[in-house]
Amino acid sequence: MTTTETAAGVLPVMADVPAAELRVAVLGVGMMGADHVARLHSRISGARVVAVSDAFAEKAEEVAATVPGCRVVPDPLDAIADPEVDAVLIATPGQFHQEQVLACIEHGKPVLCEKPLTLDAASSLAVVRAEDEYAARTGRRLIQVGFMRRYDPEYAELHRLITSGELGEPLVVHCAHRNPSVPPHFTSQMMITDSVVHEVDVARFLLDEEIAAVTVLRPRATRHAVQGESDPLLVLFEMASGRMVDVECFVSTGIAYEVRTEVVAEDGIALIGLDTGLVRQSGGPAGAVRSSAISPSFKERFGRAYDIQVQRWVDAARRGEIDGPGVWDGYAAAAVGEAGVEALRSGHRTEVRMEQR
Ligand code: ISE
Repeated sequence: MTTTETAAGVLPVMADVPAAELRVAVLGVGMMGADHVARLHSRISGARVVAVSDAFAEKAEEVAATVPGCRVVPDPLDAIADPEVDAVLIATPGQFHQEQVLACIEHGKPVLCEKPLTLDAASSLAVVRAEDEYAARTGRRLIQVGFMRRYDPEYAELHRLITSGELGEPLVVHCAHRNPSVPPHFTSQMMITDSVVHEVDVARFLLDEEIAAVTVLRPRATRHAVQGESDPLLVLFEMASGRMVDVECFVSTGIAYEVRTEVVAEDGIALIGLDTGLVRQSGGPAGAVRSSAISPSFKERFGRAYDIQVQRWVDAARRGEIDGPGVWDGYAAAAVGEAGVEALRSGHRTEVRMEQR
């Protein structure tokens, strides 16, 4: 580990990352964390999972046993401080992210942090400030935030098309975010903070500007909605320049996982997310049909995006860089999420309160 001397004393800068392989600790091995361990072990080059940590010891043991040489480190802060860990993937529940990300900065370790960066805008801003201070001292950024859609080949192509100017000026973006079902604890507020948060990042990524205000409407609820909750929701983002993005978020469709984005621009329209794959034709008593399968969940729909995201994070960490959304994007998502929750509660258009970059 390298250190620098500052007024605050001797502080660590980024760990000396070995040219050979990045030794990764995965914190939190629930659904997403376990998926990342499997991905790092079988599909990602240049990295090795050397430690896992989870509040459920049995789960940690079970996942560690899938990777030769992987240890269980019960306390996540010990895993972060471990000199044999070069980088950290955080997939713990959101309430632990702030402490863990700040500890990674303190130890100079690169991080891939699943969303949310932290639970609210004020704590995300504190992380922005801490990483800024680290960057001013070392010239390096450490934290990448897991907004994986930016790595999805379709979103990447749409982004290239918009930035090429071929479509002309984008005016309106229509988004649909549909889940087949959600667990019984999933509230309308979580539809904003857990689901629509991806459209927040997509809107900022595609249009390259901040969201200025949010309005949330509650259409008639499906009878399949979680008891007492509004589902679907219609969410409207007003971008800083006056462009608008609408999102239909419907998390109990009973069908499959669908994420669609359509950009309406001055000189053309572009649509992604049809998820068609193989199209099959068959006959039957009701007549001939043309059909194709739809991804059952986000793990399949965005599987490739997750792989590309983690590979690019590993490659960048080995170069001492990040390659994707960072702390500012995490902070913006938290600030828009707060405005969205307020708009849901009040039924009124709510302005996003954010610091200037
Ligand atoms: C989940 O947490 C995700 O991040 C998925 O991408 C999203 O589609 C889903 O609605 C969320 O619950």
